[in-house]
Amino acid sequence: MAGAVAEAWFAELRETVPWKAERRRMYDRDVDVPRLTAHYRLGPDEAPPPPAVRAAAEHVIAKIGVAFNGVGLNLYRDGRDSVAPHNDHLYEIVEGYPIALLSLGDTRRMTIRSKEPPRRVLHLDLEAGSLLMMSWATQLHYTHGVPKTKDAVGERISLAFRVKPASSRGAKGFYR
Ligand SMILES: O=C(O)CCC(=O)C(=O)O
Repeated sequence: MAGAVAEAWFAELRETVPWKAERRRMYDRDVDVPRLTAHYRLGPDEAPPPPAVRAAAEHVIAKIGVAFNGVGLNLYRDGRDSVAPHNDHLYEIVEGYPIALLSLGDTRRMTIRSKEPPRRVLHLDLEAGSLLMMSWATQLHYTHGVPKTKDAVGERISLAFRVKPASSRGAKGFYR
């Protein structure tokens, strides 16, 4: 994807998406989710998402050939924002369909780890405009996360495209 397009989508999403600061219950206390988030359903019967979300969805759907019907957005404000190692909840994705992660803004490193021996760790620098596809089965065998960093990094937005079952409307993940 052209760098100028990735930059334009980043700028538009940064400004127009109603970013939410969430709190989640972890064990016996409420903690801040260390990033801002937003979610949209995609599809003809849904309220139209901001134009940049729709344009990004069209791009990803055409590229991968999967009719993604949901997208979760993450805004990492700086190196203190992160997502802890997790796998996507299997009740939130239809079996067999991949998940596609589109990155915009500053590069952040993703760590992918196997859950069982042999232990394998993969570090991926997710650059603006990059598209990372994870298979459904990946969620069974690997975790993925974006750790905090002390490097001077600016803002990053990721769009996680998923094929969601009809019943998962409103369901939320519990990872941080
Ligand atoms: O920001 C990313 O690239 C990862 C996001 C993620 O893991 C998720 O939304 O489940």
